[in-house]
Amino acid sequence: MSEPFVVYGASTSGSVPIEATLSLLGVPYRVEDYAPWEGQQEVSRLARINPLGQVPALALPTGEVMTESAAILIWLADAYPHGRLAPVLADVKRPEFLRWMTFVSSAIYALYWIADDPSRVTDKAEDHAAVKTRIFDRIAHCWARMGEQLRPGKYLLGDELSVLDLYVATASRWSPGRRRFYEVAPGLADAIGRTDADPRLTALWAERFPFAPGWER
Ligand SMILES: N[C@@H](CCC(=O)N[C@@H](CS)C(=O)NCC(=O)O)C(=O)O
Repeated sequence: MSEPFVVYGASTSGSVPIEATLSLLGVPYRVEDYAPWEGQQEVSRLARINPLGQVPALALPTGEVMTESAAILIWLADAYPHGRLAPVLADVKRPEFLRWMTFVSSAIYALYWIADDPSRVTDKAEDHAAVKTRIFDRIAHCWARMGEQLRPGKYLLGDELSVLDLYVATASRWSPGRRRFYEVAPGLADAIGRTDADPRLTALWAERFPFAPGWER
């Protein structure tokens, strides 16, 4: 492994938990920012990295490029076990870890493809606000189901911080926002608040997803 990791991402995006993971692991990396939501020029620029035109992506030191936030987070945690950022394969918590990592990715994160631009599914501009509202209700519903079924300790999977905490700490700040997340999944609030407040991540959050006034919405 000679070249450092390269994160293709954007502030406030799904690259932030990956940057947080690399930072906690103490692994050298650099970030190249792309903002595909800004238009075709950015999507085309990104296409050489991810033909789907999305961030995050991660170039590994081998040159291989990974996409898909959950896969990247799981792989990083597994590749650097000294960081203890995921239950190992033989751990009884491993199935639960995989379940919720995939749930955040597929049941929640995937919906932003529509929420960010409802014209992708309907040309009727007058319907766009309702589409967003329904999607945000669905996301709140998913957080609620997760909240009912997880039994956190200090962190979501017990007493050790995992990449699931970093993933949820980021995704729960997207619409409908953290305030609603706390309302629907109150049992997850302490673990995620602890993740927000981790002193090892203060600089990372400040730079990449600042807790600006009103951030909870
Ligand atoms: N399934 C992907 C979703 C990635 C995703 O939706 N990324 C957003 C930014 S947070 C994006 O690139 N949006 C632009 C688009 O989808 O056109 C993952 O988990 O990494």
